Amino acid sequence: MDWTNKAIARLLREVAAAHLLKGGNRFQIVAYENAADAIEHSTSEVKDLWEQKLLNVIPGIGEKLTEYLDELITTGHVKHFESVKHGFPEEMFPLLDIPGVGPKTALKLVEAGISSIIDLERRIQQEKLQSQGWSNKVCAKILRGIQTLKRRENRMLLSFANDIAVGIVEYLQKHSAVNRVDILGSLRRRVATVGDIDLAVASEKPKAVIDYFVKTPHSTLEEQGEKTATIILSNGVHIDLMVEDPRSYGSLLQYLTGSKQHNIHLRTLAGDKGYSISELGVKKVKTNEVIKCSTEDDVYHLLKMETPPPEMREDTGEIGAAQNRTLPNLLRLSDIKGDLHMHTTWSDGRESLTAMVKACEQLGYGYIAMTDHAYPSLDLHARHEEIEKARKETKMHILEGLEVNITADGKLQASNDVLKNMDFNIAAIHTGFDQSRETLTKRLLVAIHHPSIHAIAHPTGRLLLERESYDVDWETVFRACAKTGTLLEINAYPNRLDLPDTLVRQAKDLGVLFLINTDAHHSSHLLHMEYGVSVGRRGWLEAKDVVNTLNWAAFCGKVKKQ
Ligand code: DGT
Ligand code: CA
Ligand code: CA
Repeated sequence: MDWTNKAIARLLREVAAAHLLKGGNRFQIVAYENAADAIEHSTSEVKDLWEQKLLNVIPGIGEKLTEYLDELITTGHVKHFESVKHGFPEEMFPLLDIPGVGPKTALKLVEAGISSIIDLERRIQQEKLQSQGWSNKVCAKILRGIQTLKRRENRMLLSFANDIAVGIVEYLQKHSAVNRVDILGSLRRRVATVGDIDLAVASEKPKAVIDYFVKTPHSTLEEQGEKTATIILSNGVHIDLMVEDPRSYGSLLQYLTGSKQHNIHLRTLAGDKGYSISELGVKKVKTNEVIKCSTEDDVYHLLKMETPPPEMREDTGEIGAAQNRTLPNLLRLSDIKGDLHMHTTWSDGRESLTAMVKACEQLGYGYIAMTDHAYPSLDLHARHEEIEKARKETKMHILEGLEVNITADGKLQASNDVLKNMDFNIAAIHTGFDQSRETLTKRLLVAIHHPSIHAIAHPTGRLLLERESYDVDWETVFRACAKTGTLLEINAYPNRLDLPDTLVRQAKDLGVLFLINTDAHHSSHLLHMEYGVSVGRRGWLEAKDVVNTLNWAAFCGKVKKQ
């Protein structure tokens, strides 16, 4: 068994479930669940931390759990866990993945002969479980849970979800009973991939709004209540809508923005202050008085904290920062003054250099870099002539540059002389993704230490929903970037969003400076910049961390000297 973080988290949840069924100590059960959450969300592998004797850096991993994890990694099992789980059928544990199915239901289902989630779904659809005495209501709830689970595994790109949501928002805004519409959930937090789209409407007439929403063109109805509904678009995308009175709308905004982890932490904190918070308002527990919050700020003010930007709400320290009033002043799209990674018809771009320059001018940029691939076929001389001509016709500074491949044997695919003649070069890995961590790290270091390489493009090589990142020793890479002044790119292309947000935060802590670029192959791609900025915001970046927020002179001062 390969003890990945996911596998360890799963095991801890199983132990928590078994404890619960045995009527175990509540605090102990919560401790296991919290540890499972922390491990699942940890950006470092538990196995690596274990090797370095650093398990205690994960919140919620105390002395006892450290001992158990030690036993698990060295022997492959934990005697204590096995004794806790003893007597419970193995088949019940996977059923716990279904939202809404707890340990007691899972056990009862297995006792009713269910062997897997697929089996469960089939037996409900064929009404077999119902004929065994399970109520229709419970069966419907389980089916919905299974749907949610499938949806969770079936995610879409942020930009795709955003385009769809904007269309539905426009449709909703046409109705007279709609005061205001908001996009919430993971889409508001700008997570790289989105499960389903969550919308909220402020209105005094929820019924009219719901009736209108379920008639959204090209959709079928999944579920309808008084103030809520779910529809499925013909492309399979699920849309949840909640309607609330304007006087309590702030509470709904706060709740439905999430993340779940953020909300759970906030609720614990509210409890300590004698409040109970829900999507309907903040209740004083002693008197049962409900304080209605019309804005999200009202909710956070009651809890004596600033409002964290949605992108930060992942329970990774933002709540403490909001309490201490030390939230960073996150970077904004309007801070961006240039785009330093784009392609033209001189390599694999779809538009001419002149067209790309014009489009960048329209965005109001002060400087850009033309970074066509350093293909052997690229006519550098002719491209240079065209760049010189374009420079005469614009006030924008145009950097002449290349995107250079770092080959599988760790060389740069352009000569030192060629690179030296350019103003700005970015290097990237495009082949040999499955090499060892050591080899891949070395390849990146070759580029980072090269005097004519100014930035590393799409550093992890991941393609969202398609290809995982390759295996690299990031700490070594980040330290080398900080030392040499090599910039790390946040690539804004919607299926990259690379460097990923969690690594952005680590890199920033090690003193790395960033660039946010679109990697545009067409002028329309230049507009993806907003998604790159979202990644930066999720990585807690301020404008000063990103060099293409600087004016031209300051930018030049931050770029590595050849
Ligand atoms: P997604 O759709 O998988 O990309 O992620 P979200 O964050 O949009 O999650 P979703 O659609 O299941 O729920 C929307 C929001 O509702 C979520 O961000 C926070 C809130 N929420 C959902 N489930 C829970 C829960 O069990 N507890 C709390 N406190 N909040 C929840
Ligand atoms: Ca969602
Ligand atoms: Ca949802």
